[in-house]
Formats: sequence, C-alpha cells, structure tokens
Amino acid sequence: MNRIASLSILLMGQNAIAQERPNVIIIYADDLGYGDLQCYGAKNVETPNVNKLASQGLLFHNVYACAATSTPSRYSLLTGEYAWRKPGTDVAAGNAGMIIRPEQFTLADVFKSQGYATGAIGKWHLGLGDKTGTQDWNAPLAASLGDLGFDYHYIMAATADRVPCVFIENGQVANWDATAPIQVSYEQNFPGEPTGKNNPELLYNLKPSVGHDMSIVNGISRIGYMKGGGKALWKDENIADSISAHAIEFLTCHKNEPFFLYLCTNDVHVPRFPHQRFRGKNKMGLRGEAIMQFDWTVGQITDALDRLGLRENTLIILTSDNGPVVDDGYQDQAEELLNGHKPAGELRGYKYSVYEGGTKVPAIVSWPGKLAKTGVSETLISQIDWMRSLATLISARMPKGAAPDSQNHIKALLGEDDDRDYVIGLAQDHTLSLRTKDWKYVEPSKGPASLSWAPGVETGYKNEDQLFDMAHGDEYRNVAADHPHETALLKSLLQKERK
Ligand code: NG6
Ligand code: CA
Repeated sequence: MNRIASLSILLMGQNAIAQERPNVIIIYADDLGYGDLQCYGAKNVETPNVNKLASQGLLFHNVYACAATSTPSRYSLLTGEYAWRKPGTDVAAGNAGMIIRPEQFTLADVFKSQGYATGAIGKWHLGLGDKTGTQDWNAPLAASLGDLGFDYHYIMAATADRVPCVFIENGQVANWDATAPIQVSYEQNFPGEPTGKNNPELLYNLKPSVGHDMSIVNGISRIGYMKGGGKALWKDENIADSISAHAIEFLTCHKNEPFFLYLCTNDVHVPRFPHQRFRGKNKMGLRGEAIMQFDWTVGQITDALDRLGLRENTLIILTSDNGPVVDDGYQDQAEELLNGHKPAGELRGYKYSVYEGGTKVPAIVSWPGKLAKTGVSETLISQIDWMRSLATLISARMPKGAAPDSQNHIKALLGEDDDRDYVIGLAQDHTLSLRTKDWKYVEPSKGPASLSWAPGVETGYKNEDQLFDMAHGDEYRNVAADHPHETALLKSLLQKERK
C-alpha cells in the first residue's frame, strides 16, 4: 500500500483508525530553538539522530508552542486549553501545587481511555501536591501525575534550576534518603545552609549570572531553598542519562501493548551541565554540548524502538516548549561562544518574546510508512491542537468541555496541508499575538523592551498595535498603519478569542 492510501484509510473511518493504535512518543525539548538543530540549519553542532528522524519523516517550518515559557506552554499542550484563560499558569516554582486539576481531562487521559499505557518522564514544571508550599516531600504526595492519567511517572518537579533537586517517581521522591529528610521553601533559607549568595566558594560546577543564588546542590546554586535530600539529590551531569534509562525501561515494559510516552528532556535549559562524555566536544561550550546531549537522548529512544521492533508502529513527535535563550542566568559562556550560531535561526526574538523566536519551534514527526509525505511541511500548526488531533487518531472520545481550544488537525501532523486559521502566542508578560498564514498581529503591551534577568532578549512589547507581513517573512517592519483593515480584523479575532 502506498503512503497516501494508508493515510486515507487511517483518516477514513473510526474503525480503520482504531486498528492502527500506534504508540505515541512526544519528545519535548526545553528551550531548544528554531535554529539549534543541524536539520534546521545549525552549523556549529551536529545532531545526527534528530537529522535522521527528520530525513525519514516530516520537518515542520510553522509549528508554534502555545507560550514563550515552559509552564503555560506545557499546560496548553496537556489540556488543550490556552494557559491565558487560566490564572496561575505562569512559570511555576518547585513547590507549586498541581496546576492541572485531577478533574481536568488531559492528553494522558485521552490515551488511557483507549487502553494505552501512559508515562511521563523528565521535566514536569506543572506543580505537584494539593497546595503550594504545603508538600511533605518525605511521603507520597497528595496529588500527582497519577491523578492526571499517567500510569508511570519519573519527573523533575520543576526545572533543574529550581529546588527540589530530586527525581519523583510515581508521586514519591526516588531514592529517598531516610537520613536526610527533605525540606523546601521559596521564602526563606534553612538555618545554617549555604547559599550561592553567601558561599560562592562552594560553587564548584557553575556560577549564576542573575538570580539563581539560593540553595547549592552539586556545586550549582538554584532558585529556592532546600535542605536534605542526601542520596536522592541529582547530579546535573547524569540527568539526561537518568531520563533516557527510565524511558527505555518504560518502552521495554510496554512493548506488547500500545503506549503513550510524554518524554521531556532537561536539555537545553539552564543550568547547562551535560555529562562528561560531551564536555569539550563542541566549540559553543556547554550550550552546544547540551544540544549534543539532547540529540544523544533522541538516539537512545530510536535505537531502543529499533531493538524492540517497535519503530514501525510508533509515531514520534519531537518539538520544544518555547524558543531559545542564550544567557538565562548562569555564567556558562553561552553568549561568548556562539561563534556565529543563531539559536532562533533568522527569527526575531527569543524565549519570553512575543516575536516568532519566542514560540516558533522546531518540530519533527516520524512514523515510518504512514505519513502522507516526507520532507518539509509549511502547514501552520499550534501545539494547542495536538490533544484533539491525537484523540482523533486513536478514536478517543472526549468529555464535553474538555480541551476547549483544541481543534482536530491530525492531517496536518501526518503531512497534509491543513493550516490552522490562526495561532495564538503568549509572551512572558501575557501579551498575546495572533498569526495567520499571511499576517501577524501583536497587541499593545506596557511591558519592558528588554528583560533585566535575560539580557539579549528582545521582548517585542510596544504600547501600540503591531502588524507584520508574514507572507514575506518580515517581522521587522510594523505595517499596522499601512494595513488598518488587517490590523482591525486580527485584533478583533483576538478579542473574540479572549471572551
Ligand atoms: C526565569 C529564570 C530562568 C528560567 C526561567 C524559566 C532567573 C534569573 N531566570 O525566572 O533561568 O528558569 O525562569 O524557564 O531566575 S522555563 O523554560 O522553565 O520557562
Ligand atoms: Ca522552556
């Protein structure tokens, strides 16, 4: 059967789709930019495993994360609801209560409802437990991913630069150490505990440039205070290895049944501190090595699928939670060593921005023999739609009210042209943008033009309407005054969405 024929069977009727029951893996990178992969034009770093995935599948030029930072972007992907509709979805502290509530129907529930085994491995950053600051980290957490449809979970509570610096497996600290009970606070230090601010001599691995000067774990100071942890504390250089080992274990355990794996790497977020075997291997230093380590992780997963005979029946979606940033608060020389590398490619702006660099992300889909085409896709896609699209793929029904902003665009993910009418992007200060295939509108904002904590990021906040001609890829010249009709139209679409 040729590819088009197999796709049309796939999209024809519910039964035909259900028979497919492919495994689905979302590989969600952190802060990986549109220009950071070799297959997207990066020159200073080799990414052979990702390149291979792209060359056998689809490489997208117009995929958008829902937000320019992690928590709101992940919230939207997993719930199909725009984060800007839901208060409390900004970048979460490590002791935030669980942001998605157990009664919400999630992407994991979609798969679970169809009998899939579901797993979440790696960075979480959507809160844990009942209520912010009240967690007992020395006992099973009161609420965790098991309440959101994930059968198995092995996660970092927030980010590597936020305490607690431990992995949490199925709602309990992994390798919990009875001799070193864990305490966490985002308000005050624990008496006698060193901090990056007071004890810079203890920072033997990495020093902060902005913030990140509270508790010290593994010779790196973080955001927030923690005490204890003992043998449960992670070593940053082993995080990618732990994530990939647990992912391979999950694949192996579930090789005989359909599974969904939400695999979130810590790479290439700060603190960038990859394993020794990558050190000194890239001229861009730690940030380049973190990209190599990300690529290595991808290779670990695809090799495991090959070994297990699962490659053919597994749909892999690789993407990023938001755009790239170079200096994000540690002295890792990322800026000095760029050597001409452009993390966001030719896009304007970075992580946090309302411009393309904030939310346009690399995206690759691979499903051997099942895509309508391979090569490049220009289709306009938002991650907000993946929940309903994947539900359609596996014939899952969703309860009324679930995934309110998510549309079915499975055809787009599998290689047909199926543009979304428009995608909405959320910048760090809550400024929204709306982009159609031809135009991009940015609403007026009172936010600052640059950020004190991330020098080098152009936010794009301006106290006026901005309109850009995306048909000609020009996000530099504001043409709102020349095109009042388009400006008004896009502005009113955005206002309507907001209601
Ligand atoms: C910022 C952090 C930054 C990063 C970001 C969240 C400082 C100075 N900066 O506040 O390092 O952690 O939050 O990134 O603390 S995200 O990708 O998880 O959204
Ligand atoms: Ca991120």
